[in-house]
Amino acid sequence: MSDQSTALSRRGVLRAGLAGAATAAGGAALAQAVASNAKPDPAITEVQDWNRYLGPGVEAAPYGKPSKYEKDVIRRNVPWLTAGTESSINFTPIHELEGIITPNGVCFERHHGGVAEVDPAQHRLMINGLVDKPLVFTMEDLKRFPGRFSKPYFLECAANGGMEWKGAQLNGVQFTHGMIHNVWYTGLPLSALLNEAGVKARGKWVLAEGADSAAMTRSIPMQKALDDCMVAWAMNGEALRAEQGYPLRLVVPGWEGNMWVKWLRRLEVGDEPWAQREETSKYTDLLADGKARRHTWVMDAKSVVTNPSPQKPLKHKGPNVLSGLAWSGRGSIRRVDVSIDGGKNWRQARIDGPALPLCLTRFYLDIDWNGQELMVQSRATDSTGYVQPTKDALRKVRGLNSIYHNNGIQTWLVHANGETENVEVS
Ligand SMILES: Nc1nc2c(c(=O)[nH]1)N[C@H]1C(S)=C(S)[C@@H](COP(=O)(O)O)O[C@H]1N2
Ligand SMILES: [Mo]
Repeated sequence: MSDQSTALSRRGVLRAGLAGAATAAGGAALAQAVASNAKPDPAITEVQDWNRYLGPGVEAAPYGKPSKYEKDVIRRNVPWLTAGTESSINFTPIHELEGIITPNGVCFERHHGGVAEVDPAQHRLMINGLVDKPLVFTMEDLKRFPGRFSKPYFLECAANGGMEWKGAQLNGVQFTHGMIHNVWYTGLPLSALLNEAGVKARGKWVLAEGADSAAMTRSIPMQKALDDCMVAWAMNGEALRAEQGYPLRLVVPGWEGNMWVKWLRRLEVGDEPWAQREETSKYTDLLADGKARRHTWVMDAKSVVTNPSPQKPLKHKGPNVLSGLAWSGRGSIRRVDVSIDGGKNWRQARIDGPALPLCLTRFYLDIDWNGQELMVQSRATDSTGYVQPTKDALRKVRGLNSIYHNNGIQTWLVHANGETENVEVS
């Protein structure tokens, strides 16, 4: 499944010798000019099968799939990462995607007890604890509840990039940054349901619980619950996929993926956090002095160049479009800068479309590549003015024990032949 992931690359690369790379156009063309005496191109002169024969009829694919030529656009896992596949993770092929919406079939999956196959007719959402009126909703109750709306949000696992804390390791942006997806959700504001139940004055926390075999639970502060959390049943226009929590999941915009409880069956209101497994031994960061950071919910601003990257080398000299993604859990992306010389010089990237808050943002940099080695980096700035740090700057503050919340600047080394490698500048 993941040949690239097992190829280790622990190279440190010096900054020297890259000045002036990829500046001259070099006269390379954008398309082939047609000469009158050129050899005939069979792609033009031969009648192809698809042009000659009838294709399959409309009954062939009641639910459509991507073209067979796109068979490499798939989620991949890293087998050595976890003991089994039920408590495991696979990664979004972000190097193969365009724009900002992640198609449902390739949204990365993270589950602690496998995919629950929940019958929606048997599914209930209970609200209990410090409320005036404990409530139970069926899926039908939720779908007729006033206040439904739709909105796109990114979900990033706090462990995205966790394997890269001590140094460059996985050769593929899918593996270094693919614990992320960006989906257009439909559902209800969590506040509407909590208000219906009536939160008591002492109710300052909400425990969200899943119906899967892991019965995953997380404490969420009431302020966030009432601010922008959603109870969602649809993604990108259709019902949630089983992998993403069908029939109901919690959406906790901008905050770490672990809190977005899937197969959501219960919300308990309490007066203090519960100290569940996922907020004590996991999803906390052990610092060098033995203390641990906890309640590190927000995903800080981050960006990465997805093309080129180890799975998508540069193939042509001359004009090339570098492309990537940026996001922030604290607001929208204000700007992205790209360096092709390992962080010495920066150019402002072109932002594609609206930079929505708490949502993936696509950027491009048009370059002329003359075949010199490049060290490609991107650096996001969000609407709060926060600037994405270098990996060294992060390690200075957080030490080497961390797994979670690695938002350091990624470096790709593009060799003269276009092959691209995961490295760090030193
Ligand atoms: N019930 C339940 N919810 C869960 C999980 C789980 O194992 N069980 N995994 C969490 C983690 S760690 C993450 S990162 C996200 C992943 O969401 P996804 O599978 O849609 O990518 O779901 C969260 N919600
Ligand atoms: Mo996660």
